[in-house]
Amino acid sequence: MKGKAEVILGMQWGDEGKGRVVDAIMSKCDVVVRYQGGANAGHTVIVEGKKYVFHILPSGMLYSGKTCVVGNGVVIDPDRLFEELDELSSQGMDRARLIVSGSAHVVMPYHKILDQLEEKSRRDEKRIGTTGQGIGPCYVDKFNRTGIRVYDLMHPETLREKLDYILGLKNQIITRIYDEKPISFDSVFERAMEWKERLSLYVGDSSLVVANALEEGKRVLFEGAQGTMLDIDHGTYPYVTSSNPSCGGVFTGTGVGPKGVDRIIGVAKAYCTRVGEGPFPSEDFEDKGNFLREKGKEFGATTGRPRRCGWLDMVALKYAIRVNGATHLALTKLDVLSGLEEIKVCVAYEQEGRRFEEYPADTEILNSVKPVYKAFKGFSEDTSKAKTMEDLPLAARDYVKFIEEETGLPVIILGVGPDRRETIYNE
Ligand code: 2SA
Ligand code: GDP
Ligand code: MG
Repeated sequence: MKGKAEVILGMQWGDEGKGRVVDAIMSKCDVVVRYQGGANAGHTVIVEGKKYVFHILPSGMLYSGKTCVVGNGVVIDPDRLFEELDELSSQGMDRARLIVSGSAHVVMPYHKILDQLEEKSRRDEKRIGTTGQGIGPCYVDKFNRTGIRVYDLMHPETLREKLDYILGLKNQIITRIYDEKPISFDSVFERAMEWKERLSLYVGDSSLVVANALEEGKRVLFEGAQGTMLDIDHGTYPYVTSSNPSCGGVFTGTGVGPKGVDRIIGVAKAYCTRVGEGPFPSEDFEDKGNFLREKGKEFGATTGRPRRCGWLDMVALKYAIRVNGATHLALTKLDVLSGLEEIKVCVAYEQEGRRFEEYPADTEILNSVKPVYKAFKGFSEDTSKAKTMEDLPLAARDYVKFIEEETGLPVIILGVGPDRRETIYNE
């Protein structure tokens, strides 16, 4: 294998700025691959003031001549995929080559309906706060072996049989449990045939495409969606998404082994946010949380929901580094901290006199821990014009240095504003 690969993934609860970090590195890569999640993701890239938000497509789509792959681990809502493609094409940005794995599962209309019905039926304290994009129900069908894959759309007669059986089951749930109207077979099948037409232009074997690229000496970038703390296995279960955003998902979600991976870049915000329900020990419910939300424009890139905000959680960050085997860090939104007199970092958790420096694997404990903070001097200067670490105010540099020392990893990319040009490369 002559080529090399790197992984970019979220260290927190998603929205760390993965899109902009992928964009920052993409010019040096040839292939970019999404490996999990679906239209629940919202990855923002801003180039000279113009904003692009990617949901299913990889964020590398803005570069011409690159190969963009949607791997088998992604769940695809074809309508949303086509919307994204049309949007890019209307802006003249459709110059990358796209391959969609035939083994990826399709988010069917009943998945979205069930996602919303299930969420509505959960009692308040049990609500997950999903994005309503049908993600959970689609992955459930995948693991239950009742899913529809992109390849199935290419074989109408087999699809007809499968859909007949599956829709029968779903309609029983929709009518008997939720007392809603059944979904008509014809409407779903016709929609699937429309999808087939357009998807057939892109369908391929993502595993083979990536393996060949590596064999040819190309550089491959794997782009994670959501974040480690939302991982179905390693996150704050059950308040998680239904896939593996963490590094293991790269290999199952693309059909490529770890041999070529030489860098695993964990993306973290200089503070923390979370959207949806679930434990968040360093959340700030007062004015500092509001300050971060307003200044950081912390609203969902897919749903527009306000994000919960708080301080950087070092316990969770170190845990995410361990789970992923991260080798480097990218730190975003440092500029948002400017204007705070004091910056806090959660360095441990405490519960009834017991101190936790390691993230408690039993997430039940997380619900009642209190954060232990270390305070740092704030800064007031505008950092958005900084091009090197030396251009940053001393307090900001000290903050980054602390993160590097505590984690033992170098911060190689630093976001000092949302735009592509507001990036410090520190390698
Ligand atoms: P789902 O829809 O089943 O994946 O929801 C389960 C949990 O996962 C969270 N989740 C996310 N958290 C942060 N960002 C996400 N993407 C969008 C964005 C979110 C948005 O980029 O802003 O627009 O609201 C994302 N996707 C899923 C979700 O909040 C649930 O806690
Ligand atoms: P992703 O899902 O990890 O790609 O992140 P999102 O796009 O959902 O959310 C990150 C938000 O922060 C977007 O609105 C970005 O434009 C913005 N952003 C990313 N990096 C920076 C940064 O360094 N500074 C500021 N101010 N905004 C940033
Ligand atoms: Mg996002």
